Amino acid sequence: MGYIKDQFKAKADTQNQEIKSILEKHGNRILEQVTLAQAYQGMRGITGLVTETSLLDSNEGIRFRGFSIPELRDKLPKAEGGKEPLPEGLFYLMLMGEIPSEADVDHISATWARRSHVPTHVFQVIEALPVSTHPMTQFCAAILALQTESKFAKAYEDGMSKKQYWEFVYEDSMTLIARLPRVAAYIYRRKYKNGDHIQPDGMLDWSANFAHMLGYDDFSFSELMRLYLTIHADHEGGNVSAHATHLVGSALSDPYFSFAAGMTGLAGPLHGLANQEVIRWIEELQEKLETQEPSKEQLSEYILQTLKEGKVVPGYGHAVLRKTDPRFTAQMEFAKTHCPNDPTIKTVWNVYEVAPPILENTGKIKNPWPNVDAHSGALLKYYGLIEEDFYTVLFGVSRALGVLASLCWDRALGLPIERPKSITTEWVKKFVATSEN
Ligand code: CMX
Repeated sequence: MGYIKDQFKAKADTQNQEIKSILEKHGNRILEQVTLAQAYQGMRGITGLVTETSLLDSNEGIRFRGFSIPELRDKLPKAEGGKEPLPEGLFYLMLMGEIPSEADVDHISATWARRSHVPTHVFQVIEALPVSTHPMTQFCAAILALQTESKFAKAYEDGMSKKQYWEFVYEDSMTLIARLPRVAAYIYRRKYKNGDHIQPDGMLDWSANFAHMLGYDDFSFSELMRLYLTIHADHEGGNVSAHATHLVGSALSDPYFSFAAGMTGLAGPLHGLANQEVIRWIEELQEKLETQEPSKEQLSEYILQTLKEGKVVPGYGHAVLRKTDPRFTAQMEFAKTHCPNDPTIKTVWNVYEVAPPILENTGKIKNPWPNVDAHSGALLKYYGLIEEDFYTVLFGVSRALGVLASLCWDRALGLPIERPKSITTEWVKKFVATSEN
């Protein structure tokens, strides 16, 4: 057992005791009432889930184990000469609840490098799909193909005890995270670079190796990857990808099955696919307005037109957040340092100035501010990663860190199969009639 795994088990045992005693004393306390409207409206605002890795404040944005994104950028270990956090450090923080040392991060980097070998049949599964297949479809198929490696599934079949679940989920999670960059880069090079694949470099950190396999060896792009893979990792437990992974994992489906479920959810345009939609929308407006840098007046008119056509302005709004997403701000800060004069990035900033008041004026949108997806595409385009239908795969590689760290906690805490109650409209009609009487 690696020392991080040992320490995780010790922490989980302590936490289990704490939860037991909290539930003994307070288990019957009511968190909040649930309204009929909430049952019909996506369960918005219903607290019914425990996720240890991060917590979202609607005004402040996400905090990972209590640390905001600016704090992570300051406190997490960095690559030599770098300024951005290493995602290995964020994974450690989400798993252990503490800021890691450089040695902890090196240990995780080395573990992931050692486990990164992807079996040949996974590439064969990818190759069996037409090259035109959307990268997210190829990614999800590859994750399921990796499932043949599940130690959890094997141990379950061999009759492991409940007490061992967490251990095999941990092992599978570490291996799956280690292999995802290779799989994602393979899909990228297959689809867009004529299958001219680049072998991994085991001496690099997780993000730099991913950048290298995509075809980038400049330090600045590796820095972008480190930031990108950190900020997209987790957004508490109720978002579609996190919730789907957790839900499927609660049936004791192994981490490969569970993560595949999360990724099919991330592929939805109202969730992860929004990052590809944003850049398409920006490029379309640049083309229609025949300028790379439209004026704010032109942008305002274009936004109004988008709304008039009954479409959403992609990259704006959020189910929980009510302010500018700090993940947007982190990318904006990165761009101010690395590429402040790029016309598409300047257009993203100009949209940020004009879109919120227009959206607010519609009177219905609860959050007129940009979310994480509003900025990422413009940065990737700047570095030449122009194939926007690949962007959700990048998001997915990052999201693995949060949802799999959470899955380790789910099994270590022995959380049961998830099974909320549902009702029918017939039931509601009777309920309303009875309560009126
Ligand atoms: N542009 C136009 N209208 C919008 C809007 C936007 N960006 N965001 C919300 N609205 C509209 C909704 O469509 C809804 O209209 P109807 O009442 O006519 O159906 C109304 O405003 C109220 O919606 P809301 O309660 O503010 O938002 P929801 O919680 O229902 O939805 C979200 C949240 C993210 C799906 C929505 O804001 C949206 O579609 N945004 C654009 C897509 C996007 O950027 N998604 C990425 C989110 C981040 C992520 O999960 O990865």
